[in-house]
This record gives sequence, C-alpha cells and structure tokens, in this order.
Amino acid sequence: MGSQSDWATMKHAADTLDALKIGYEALIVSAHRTPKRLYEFAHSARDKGFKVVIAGAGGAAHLPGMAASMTPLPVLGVPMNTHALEGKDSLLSILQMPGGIPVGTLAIGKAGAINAALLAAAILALSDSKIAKRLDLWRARQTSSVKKKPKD
Ligand code: RP5
Repeated sequence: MGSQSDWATMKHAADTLDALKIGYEALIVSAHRTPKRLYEFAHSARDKGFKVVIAGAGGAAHLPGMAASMTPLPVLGVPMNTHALEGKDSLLSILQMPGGIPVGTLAIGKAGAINAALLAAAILALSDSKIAKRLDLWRARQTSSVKKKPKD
C-alpha cells in the first residue's frame, strides 16, 4: 500500500487472506515518497517467490501501474476512498492504464480490498488445489450465511 493511511482499508485484504490461510507480506511502498523501495520491491518480487501483487493506493494512485511496469506478476489495484474526490481520483488513476501494462482494478475501498484478496486466491487456486478447496469453502460459507428474510 502507498501509505500507513491505506492500512485501515487494506487490512480487509489481509484479513481475507488470513481467512484463506494464504501467506502474504503487508508493506508500505509509495510510488511518490519511496520510489527506490518500489523499484527494489517490484524488480525482485517474482524471484522472492511472490505470485500476485495487491497494490492499494489513493489520489494520484501510481503505485499499481508503476509496480505492474516492473514485475511480470499479476497486479491487482485497490483504489482508496479519498476525502477530496471520494476515491474517483484513485479509481481512474488505477483503472486507466495504457495498453501494454495491465492492472486488474477492483472497487473503491473495503469491497475492493476484500475482492482483491479473493481474486488473488482464485489466481493461486488455478495451480494450488488446497487453496482452491479453501476458496470453495469460503464461498459456500458466505452463501449459507445469507438469510432469506430481513429482520428489523
Ligand atoms: C497515496 O497517497 C497513498 O496510497 C495514500 O492513499 C495517499 C495519501 O497518503 P497520506 O498523505 O495519507 O500518507 O500515495
């Protein structure tokens, strides 16, 4: 994520990965304030064994796109809900990548963070049957938790 201030949102991705027993590293890597850290992280991510990068950022949210430009791993971008423009700035910054360097862009805020983790899990599940089973179970539990009727 681009800042400590993104953690309250990105923690939802971390919690979802925890629920699926998928290992991860949660790091603050700012495209603007720590560009060297971003360069070093993105260039070494695949060799270090990372399989998917989830990048949460807000405002002029260059982090997912810049990360994607420096790693062949799939990059999933989560736009932060900003005060000034309610996350529309983050969303468009992450979404509108020029052709050639893709970023899979999720919804703004909490839903996007949760779904980034679930999408990462689905990518990993293609080649990991244990993760696939845990993801199936997670989805089945979600389905069975939805009541038929609302209550007051
Ligand atoms: C972005 O700037 C971060 O991803 C964060 O969403 C936004 C604001 O950062 P702070 O000023 O709160 O550190 O790089």
